[in-house]
Amino acid sequence: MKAEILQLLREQEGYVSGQDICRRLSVSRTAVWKCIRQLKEEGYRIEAVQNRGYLLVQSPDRVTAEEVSSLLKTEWAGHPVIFLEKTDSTNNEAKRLAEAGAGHGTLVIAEEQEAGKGRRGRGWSSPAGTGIWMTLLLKPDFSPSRASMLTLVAAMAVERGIRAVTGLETGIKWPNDVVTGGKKVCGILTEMSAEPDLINHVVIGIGINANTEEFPEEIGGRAASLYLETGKRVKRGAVVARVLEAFEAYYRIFLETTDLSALRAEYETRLLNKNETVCVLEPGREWKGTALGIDSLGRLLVKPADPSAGGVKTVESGEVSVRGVYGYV
Ligand code: BTX
Repeated sequence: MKAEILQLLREQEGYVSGQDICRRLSVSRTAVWKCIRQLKEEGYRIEAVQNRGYLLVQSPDRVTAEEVSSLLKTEWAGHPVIFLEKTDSTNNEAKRLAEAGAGHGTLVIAEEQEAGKGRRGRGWSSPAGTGIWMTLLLKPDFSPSRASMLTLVAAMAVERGIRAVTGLETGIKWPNDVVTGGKKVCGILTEMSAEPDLINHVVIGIGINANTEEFPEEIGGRAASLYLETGKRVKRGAVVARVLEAFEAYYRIFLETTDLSALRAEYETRLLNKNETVCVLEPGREWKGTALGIDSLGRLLVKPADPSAGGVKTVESGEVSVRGVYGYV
């Protein structure tokens, strides 16, 4: 109910009367009053004026279920929101919940991850209070071979969500890093549980450095935050909401063909590697070429620099890393 009250207060300009809230939510005045008191304790500044009602003056920068739910305008993404102060990894938690029956669209979000995961066993620095550490659970009915493309869909959603809230233009380093000023502001880790021809569930883990002021030394040179880039603090809940809305919109388009044919052109407008020289790191082999774009399955198209290597190659995201020749992008 706290989320619904917050939503009502946000939707309306000016004061909302207690009576109005009671009527719209079919609850008692005492119940409303209790919720308002709890919200105040959680850091919301709500003015109460006799005969006029309640006015939301300020919200704290929190990513609680109430805060995120009250900002969301989605049909299924983020319904419900499961908030944890601390967990090992929101991907792990989402997988546990999926096994226990949680449904498509469940969002797990934590203030802090004690064992945040990057790809291929790498770690993801996830301190409390500054970042967005969240995982969206999907239970799709398409073939498991299509799931890796969801990472690219998620990268597009993050780019759009960040732009909507902060105005910051970010780019995508194929397949899934969202980058600003040559540094990573977001990483995405998609994991799947599947049978040979059936997906049990997919979890899409998204880590966004939002209000981070400084990074551990070992990643500092390569990591950016929205705050460090714009000089302004963001309300993380707003970023979460806009990213999920964008994900839902892009996912709908993805489902029409279960590939990226309709999203490819837009993805490429954000693709920082496009027309750049990249170094493809395959297990046991390294080669250079020019990245031309992606194909409709989300694979990177690379024209080898060595003319004897033949024509354009398709590079799959699972097997290789791509590095810029002069730096990380
Ligand atoms: P990745 O393997 O592409 O990137 C991991 C690498 O990025 C690390 O080895 C380190 O060099 C660097 N790094 C670590 N922490 C950060 C950070 N906060 N900002 C920038 N660079 C960093 C990318 O993997 C996938 C990351 C997904 C994270 C989300 S958070 C929610 C969900 N839960 C979970 O455990 N992981 C995902």
